[in-house]
Amino acid sequence: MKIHRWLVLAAAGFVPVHGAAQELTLRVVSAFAENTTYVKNLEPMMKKLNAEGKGVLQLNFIGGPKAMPPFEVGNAVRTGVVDIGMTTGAFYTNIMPEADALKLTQRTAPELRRNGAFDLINKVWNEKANMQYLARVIDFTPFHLYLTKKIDKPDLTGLKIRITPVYRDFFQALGATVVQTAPGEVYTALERGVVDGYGWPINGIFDFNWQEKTKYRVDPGFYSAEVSLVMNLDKWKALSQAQKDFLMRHVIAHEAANESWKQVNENDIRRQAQAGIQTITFEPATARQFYDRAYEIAWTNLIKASPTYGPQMRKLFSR
Ligand code: 173
Repeated sequence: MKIHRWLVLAAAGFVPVHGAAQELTLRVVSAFAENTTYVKNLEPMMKKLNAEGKGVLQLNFIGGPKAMPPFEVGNAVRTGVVDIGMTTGAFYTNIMPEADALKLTQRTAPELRRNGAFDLINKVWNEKANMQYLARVIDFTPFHLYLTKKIDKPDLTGLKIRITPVYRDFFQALGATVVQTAPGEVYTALERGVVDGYGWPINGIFDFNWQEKTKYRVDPGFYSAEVSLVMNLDKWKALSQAQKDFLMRHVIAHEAANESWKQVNENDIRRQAQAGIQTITFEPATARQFYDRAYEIAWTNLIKASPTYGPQMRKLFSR
């Protein structure tokens, strides 16, 4: 009778191993709001994982900024208040300067897995942030400067610009006065004239209705918007090998679908034009300088802040 039961289970694909881990539920928070493109993009992956993960692993999505302020998500993952965060390095530079370097990648996530960059990221994230870096969920997406006032050269003197650490050094170098806010405060800052513009990726401004207050987008874009899944390291270590493999299979498949952002971005560029947002396009030589300066400033400051890892990151992230 006992043997019979074993055979049935084995045939169904469930091989009960002595001491096998129980189903585990991981709590997930997002630094981006529930109704945004970024969370909507994550939902099908979580759904699929939960459908296939019965008895193994489940993800419980707690929410976005209503559940936790965006700049707190990194620390919450580090300390284990939550298990997984969907956030961006710029939101947890309080933990380590290297966090913000993920915007400087000029290679795709699959390339970075192959060339050792993800091993380096995980070494740093483990060591300094008590985090396991799981996967990058946004790629192929430059940041831009959006304005309510016209400029005709890359000079932001006299302008107040909403920033996060992503843009701070670059916009300051261009002469701007900078004001850091979470995404949820940008609309009001624009409305009240507290800022004359903001940094943001090429996609997503419609999630917040910023098109209502935006007159210009400066081209070219620069850097590569990064949003990733990071996990508390102790929790990661507590997973069984099967749970780790299962989780990584799902998040890597999701990461491998990042090319879909190209279509999202094309649509948003069209929508921005339809909403009346004009582009300020620098002539090629100026555009080149603008773009190169963004990277030069960021790498110089990172290497200053992180003399050991900065140069290694630069080598593996750059083209
Ligand atoms: O502008 C921001 O809030 C920011 O830093 C960011 C980073 C990645 C994706 C979207 C926004």
